[in-house]
Amino acid sequence: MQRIENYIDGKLVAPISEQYLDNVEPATGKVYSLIPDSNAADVELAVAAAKKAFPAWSTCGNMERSKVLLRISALIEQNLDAFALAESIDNGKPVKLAATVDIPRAVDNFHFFATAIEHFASESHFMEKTAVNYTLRRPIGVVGCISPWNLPLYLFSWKIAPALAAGNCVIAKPSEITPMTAYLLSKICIEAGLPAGVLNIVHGLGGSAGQAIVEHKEIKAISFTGGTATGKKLAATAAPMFKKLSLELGGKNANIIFDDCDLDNALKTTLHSSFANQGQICLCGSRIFVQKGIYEKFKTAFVEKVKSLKIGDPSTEVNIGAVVSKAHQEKVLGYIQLAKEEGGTVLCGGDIFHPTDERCKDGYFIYPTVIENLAHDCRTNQEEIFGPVVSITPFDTADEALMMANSTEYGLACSIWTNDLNKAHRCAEQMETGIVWVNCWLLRDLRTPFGGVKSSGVGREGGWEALRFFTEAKNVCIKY
Ligand code: TXE
Repeated sequence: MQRIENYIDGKLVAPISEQYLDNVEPATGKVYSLIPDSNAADVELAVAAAKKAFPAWSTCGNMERSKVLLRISALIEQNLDAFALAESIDNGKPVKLAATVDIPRAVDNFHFFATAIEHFASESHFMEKTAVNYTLRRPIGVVGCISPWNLPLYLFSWKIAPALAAGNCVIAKPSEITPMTAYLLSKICIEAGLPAGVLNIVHGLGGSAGQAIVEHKEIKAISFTGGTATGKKLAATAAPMFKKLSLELGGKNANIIFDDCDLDNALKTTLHSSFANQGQICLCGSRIFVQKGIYEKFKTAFVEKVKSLKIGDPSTEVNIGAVVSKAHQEKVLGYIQLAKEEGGTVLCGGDIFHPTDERCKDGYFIYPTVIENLAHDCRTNQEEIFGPVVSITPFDTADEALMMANSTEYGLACSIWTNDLNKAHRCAEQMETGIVWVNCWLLRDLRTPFGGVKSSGVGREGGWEALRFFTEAKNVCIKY
């Protein structure tokens, strides 16, 4: 059976404990590889390697760093099909989605930050006849990047690329549920000539390997994407150590669909924003609010479209693959049960999908599910389900829609559908979220700030925000 190894000091190495965890293919329910069960001792080795590499990496110049990161980007692109297949097997997502979204985005992340660093500049502040101040931005040192299982290489590279471009050395941990493409990335880094110790990838469980990264006193900043409960725990550990923290956490995003929208477009995109990646994207819209004038028409057409989605073996041409794990499947089914207890009517789906083919008969599938008749403040409409489950609710006025949309503890993203520009502006301003899409969803320009408010996180990623996070600003004041 294939063994994944840690990537420490430029080499692929076994965990010190020589203990491994099972890695399961969600579409089959079978163990197909082994993951290092790393602990604090492995993190210690990684930190020592990173500290040794830091002086040269942080001072070799933006151009030099940029060249290596561009090589990494190009090599991922050359191996796109192999990466996409690996991501699909590891996560359960349709291979087509991995080949058109996840892996191209990882290619772009390295390319984007490799070039961004060459244009990164800081401010200067001139005091009339007195002094000039300039802001000196330097890399922080050794930083930690911890990422989740839903968009494995996509989110892993979204953190690592800016951290490296800015001149830091990195200790990174992918999710133990989806470690494979991070392992493939370590091989690419060796091939690309990334100097030893600049990037160290330590695999293992959150409570041991992840916690050891957060607790390590030499790791000065942590960039984390994952669940809100884990984010809280991380912040509690890191805050007394005064670490820099960027937290991208959960979401319970709303789609607000007004009578005057382009209905076909709204339907098509809402289908995508509800069920892409089996609904396991922090940006997925899980609460659909539709204005009364088009509610019945929208609902009927939407449910029809959902029923026509093809579900099954993610290595074939399907719209919906497997959810990531047995435990996650049970969690999502638990929420469907809760929705029924809360008075919801299941319009379609609502159950396990049992594939008939031999390969996937023990995989973790759930029919895409639409639920109606739920109060906006019930648990199903307040808690993050993170699966192929959405609720649909009618509204009268923009104020009512905004009240319901803003009623959760989360504040990551939302989609507003209207052809009235004034209404779009007003709603965009009043939404308590870090991201607002109008007449679209998941349209991403990597220069824009990305992140949430309320329990959806702290800080912003993307563009200059990421490069600022991964550098320390020092003001230098020079008197005339
Ligand atoms: O994520 P975790 P889980 C949500 C979603 C999901 C729930 C739990 O609702 O059902 O979170 O998912 C590492 N110190 N999202 O349990 O635990 C862990 O190893 C340091 C939303 O899989 O947050 C992994 O690498 N690290 C989300 C990463 O944190 C720790 C995406 C994320 O795992 C740690 C995923 C610790 N103490 C889940 N404990 C999004 N916003 O995109 C865990 N980890």
